[in-house]
Parts: sequence; C-alpha cells; structure tokens
Amino acid sequence: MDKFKRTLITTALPYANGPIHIGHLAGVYVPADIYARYLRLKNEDVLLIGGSDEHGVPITLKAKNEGITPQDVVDKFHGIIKKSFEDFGISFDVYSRTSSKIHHETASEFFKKLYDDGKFIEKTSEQYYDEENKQFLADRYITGTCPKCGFEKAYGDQCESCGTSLSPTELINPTSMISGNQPILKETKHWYLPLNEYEPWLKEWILEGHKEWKPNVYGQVKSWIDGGLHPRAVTRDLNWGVPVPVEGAEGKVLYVWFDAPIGYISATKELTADWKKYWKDPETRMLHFIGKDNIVFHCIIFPAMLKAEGSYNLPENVPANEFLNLENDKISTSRNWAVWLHEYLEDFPGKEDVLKYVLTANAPETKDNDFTWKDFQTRNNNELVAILGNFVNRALVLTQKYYNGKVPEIGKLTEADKNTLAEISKIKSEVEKSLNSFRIREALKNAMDLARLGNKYLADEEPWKVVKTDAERVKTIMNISLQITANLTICLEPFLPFSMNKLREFLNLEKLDWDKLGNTELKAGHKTNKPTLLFEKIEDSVIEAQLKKLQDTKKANEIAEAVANPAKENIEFDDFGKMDIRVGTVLEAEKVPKTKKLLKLLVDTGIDKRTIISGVAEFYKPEDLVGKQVSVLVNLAPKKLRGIESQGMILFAEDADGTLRLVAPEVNVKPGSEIK
Ligand code: B3M
Ligand code: ZN
Repeated sequence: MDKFKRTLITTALPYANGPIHIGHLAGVYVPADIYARYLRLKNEDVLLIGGSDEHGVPITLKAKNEGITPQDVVDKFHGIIKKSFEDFGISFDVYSRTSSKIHHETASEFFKKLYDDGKFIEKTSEQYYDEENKQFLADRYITGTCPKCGFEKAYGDQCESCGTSLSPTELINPTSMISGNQPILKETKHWYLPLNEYEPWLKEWILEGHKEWKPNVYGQVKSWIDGGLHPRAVTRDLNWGVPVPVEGAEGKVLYVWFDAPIGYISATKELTADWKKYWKDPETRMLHFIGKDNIVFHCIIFPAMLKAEGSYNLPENVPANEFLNLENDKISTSRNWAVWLHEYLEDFPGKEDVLKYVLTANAPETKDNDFTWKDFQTRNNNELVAILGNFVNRALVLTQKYYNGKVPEIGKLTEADKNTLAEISKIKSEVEKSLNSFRIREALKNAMDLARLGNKYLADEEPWKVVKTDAERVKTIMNISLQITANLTICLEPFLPFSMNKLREFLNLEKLDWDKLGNTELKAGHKTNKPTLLFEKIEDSVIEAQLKKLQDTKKANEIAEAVANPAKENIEFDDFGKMDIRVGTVLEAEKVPKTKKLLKLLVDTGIDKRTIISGVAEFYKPEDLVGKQVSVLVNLAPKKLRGIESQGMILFAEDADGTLRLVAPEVNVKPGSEIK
C-alpha cells in the first residue's frame, strides 16, 4: 500500500429502473466485493461504497409508461436492488440512493461551488419544446425517422436500428413522446463544463501519469482525448433530478451524469462524519469499479469536475470491466434477457457463492465473455464440488473417523510434506500479486490452487491405505491436510465468504487474518466438528429449467418485436366468394408415419366426411384435435401427400414465432356452416 493509508472503493450506482442482473455483478459488484474483503482481511482501512442512481430520463419514461411517479419507480427498484445485494453478500459499508436529501444537498453545493468559481460557461441554444405540455423535451422523449437508415422509431440521441448517434434536430418528422405532437424549437439556457480546457491536464494526469491502468481503460480514455474534448452540458430541462441551484434556472435539473458520481460522496457522508478523510486526504486511495460503458464519465468528466472543485482526491485507478453476455446474446433489461439476481437467489437458495465463483472464474476482465448455464453447472460440479468440496470433506471425515474429530499430532515431515507446506506461502504471494493488479479472475484460480494442492496431497499420500500399516504416519498426513483446510478459510474468504464461514464452523475455527495464510494454526488436540457437504452437485434438470425460462423469454421477445406483414394486393369480392370455407369437426386424427409434421385427419364438414392432411404435428398431438371444430377450405383441389389424398385445407393462424394455432368459431356451430 506504501503511499496510501486507506482505500475508498466506489461501485457504479445502478439505475433504479430495473433489478440487478449477472452482467452488473460480473462487471462491478463481485470484483469490488472481493477486493474489499481482501483488504479487510489484511486489516486495512477500506470502505465499499454503493447506492442507486435514481435520476435520469429513462426513469421518468418508465414512470410515464406505467402511470406512476418517478419516485414510485425508484422506491420499488431501490428496494429490490438493495435487498438482493444484501442477500447475495455484497459487503457494502453503505448502500445509499441519489433521491436522498443528503445527496440533493451535496450535489447542489458541488454545482454551486463550480458556478460561483466561474467554472461553467452559459450557453443558449434551440431545443425541442412540447407546446401542449409546456416542457422542453429530453433527447429520449423525441422519436422520429432516422436520417441514415429510415427507421421510423429512432430516438433523439440514437437510432437503435442502425446504431448511429443522433442529435434531435437530425430526426425527420420529430414527434414528442409525451403528446404525440410535432415539437417546436425554442431557446433555452444551460451550463456547460468546458472539458476542452482540461485537456492538457488530463493528458498529463492519465496519459502520462497512469500508464498502469488496464489497457481497455487507458485505450478508451486516450481515444476520447485524442478525438478532442468539447464543452459538455451539465444541466437539463426536466422536472426529475437535483434542481439547478441558481437563479433563472426554474424547471432545470442537474444532468444525471453530473449528480450521479457525486452520489459516491453523499453516500460516504451518510456513512460517516469522518467522510472528508476518505475524499480529501491524499493518503486515501480512491478506486472506481465500473463497466466499460462508464469509462468516459469516471476517467474524464468526473475527474474534471473534481479538479474544477479543487479540494477532492482523484481516482488512483479505474479497473473497468468489459461486458458479460448471456447464452451468446447481449444482456438486456428491456428485452428481459438476463439472469436476475433476486430470481437467482430464489431459485438457488444457499448457492450465493456458486454464482460468485462462476462470475469470477469467467469474469469479462479483458474482453466480453459469455455466461452459459452449462458452464455454471460444470464449474460447480467439476471445480467447487469435485476439487474444493471433495478435499475438505475427505480431510474432515477422515479426522472424525480416525481421531473422533481431534487434530492429530504432527510427526516427522517427509520431503513431500515440506514441499506441500512451502507451497501454501507461494500461493499466498501469487494471489496477492493478482489481486493487487485487479486480475481477480487469475487470483481466484491461484487461490483454488490451494484446494488442488490439498486434493493432490491426499491422493498421493493415501492415508486410507497407509492407516492399515503405519498409524503414526497417518497422523502427520491428516494434520497437514487439516492445516491446508484451515488455510483455505483464509485464502478463499474474499471469494467464497458464505462457504468459508461454513468451513470455519466445521473446523471450529475463528476468522483468521490474511497474514496468517501459510501458517499452521491448528493445534494438536483441537476438536473439529462433524462436517456436512460444502457444495452440492447441480443436476441437469435444474439447468434445463433455467434454459427453458430463457427460451420462453426469447419466444416472447420474438412475438413482441415481430411486425405484421404488409397487406396483400386488393382483390374483388367475387375472388373472395370463390372460396368455400366451412366449419368442420375433427372426428379422427393420427400421425402420418415417418413424417415429423403431418397429421391425417378425418373431418365432418357437414357436407361429407373427408380426409385432410395438415402440417401441424409439431404443435398439436392427434388426441388434442379430436372433437375440435376447425375451418376448412372445402373446394381446394385435392392433392396427394405421402400417398394420401388430402381433400381440402384446414386454416391456421401463424404466430410471430411460427407456432400454428387453430382458427375456429368462438362457440361450436353446426358442421357445414359457411365462413364468410
Ligand atoms: N447509473 C450507469 C449505469 O448503470 C450509471 C452509473 C452511475 S455511476 C456514478 O451504467
Ligand atoms: Zn438508423
């Protein structure tokens, strides 16, 4: 730690317009939590800061769509988010929220100081205004046709069809999403932070001074700076947020990205009266844990704000992660393509650590990664159960069996014993090295090496065989195995806190500091407890149920996103009249042998009883159709299918996902009734 006495860890404040999903966890909260737990285990002074980001346009839009207030929206999601973090064991020292009074005051004062010090420029520009609702329209409140690709539902800031970023005035046929009217252009005044003035300083501070930052972070910052920085508006015309605390700013609030990072300060204030020590003492090291989409805000804009204010520390590092995908598709809150934390906690009670483990082992540290349920199962069964759980269980169960749970005396050490014990210290320094450079995934792998070491030691020494010939030797083997187990409770504590707690209970051992890692802390004669299983196998059926849930989501999305085909060319009434469509009743149904899709039906058409072949075997079982009424085109020329003559056609509606559904009268009618 050398030049620093303490660490302030901030985690990106999630928007309170949806629950937490595995992407958030893998990118930000799990690595930050591991790092904070590690420092605490080293007895360092550390704070882990979190909170909900409760401002911004998407929250107001959600409120509008659901007919509730923005405060209702954030109350609901702040509650869900906070509880799920707690249950999952993210060890925040404080989890605050930006709609709180303390935050409004803090953000307001911060703005006022910059304003009074003349750090802003004021600019008047023309922006879209909804006359009916008497309000300026945020970019997201305007839709129109994309000038690049012609997509008709582009937003004022971006076209989600072709990805182009837009400004509202570029939209063709702009429409207010509030009133549906065409907005007018009207002059409005805003305050801008002249980022361009901070360019030379940013170059020196980051590009020269922080070459050690992760390449993905450094690279993104460099390309922003190289592209040239411009003044950035820090206020908005909106009625949800922190009101701009100067005269002549009625109806204006701070831009969400101006107030949100100040939320880190407010949260620290909420936690401790001693907050200045963490923000202003240069001996405090500040770290921002974020996802890659937040890099520019944490590496350029927020530091420029802090620099302009003048009395705060700057971040020492910003270990941003890339994105996690889910089953090969981008995680999306609006498309419900996610594994939601609160649902996981319900579906997998007691398995918090399993998710932490999988998200860490597969963390998107240097590139985007994919979460799959299959990988989740494999890592649980082949790593947590087969390596860690298996070793610990053997060590503890054999101790129960041979010594009634008491730690046996250690005797004369063999070379293998000495090497094994020496290995623990090596693992310690490997884990430290990885963690100190934020390679959390590698750190976990190194820590798991201790469990691998234990497994190998037991497999090599085979106490269950030696016990028949050399009982004294077995005491030493078991003593060493138990020492490794005790060391695991330290080494894996930052990564698997619930499980290590359990393991300490088995061992009847108190929590040990990081510096004890490598020691032999268990004294001979110490009584251990009867263990249960540390991890359980996850069965295929459990994984299949999760995959089914995702499949259902995918289907629902396809249906929701599908657009109806355009109407066909007009026809004359007589053309329609040529079709003779009748209601019929299915009398018999069977599969056509050796086909996947075809059913052979016997239908009472009221006119006659006839055979019709239908390609619906994927959607209906024969027995489901018997007795059902159907619509039959009876004057379609007969056609042979697989050697059977089909005398007409049954009508089906094709859903957006391709599913076929019967078209039938609302109540049963007499077979032969005409459909017209
Ligand atoms: N709420 C954006 C996000 O969740 C934003 C982070 C704020 S951190 C100060 O990606
Ligand atoms: Zn477009």
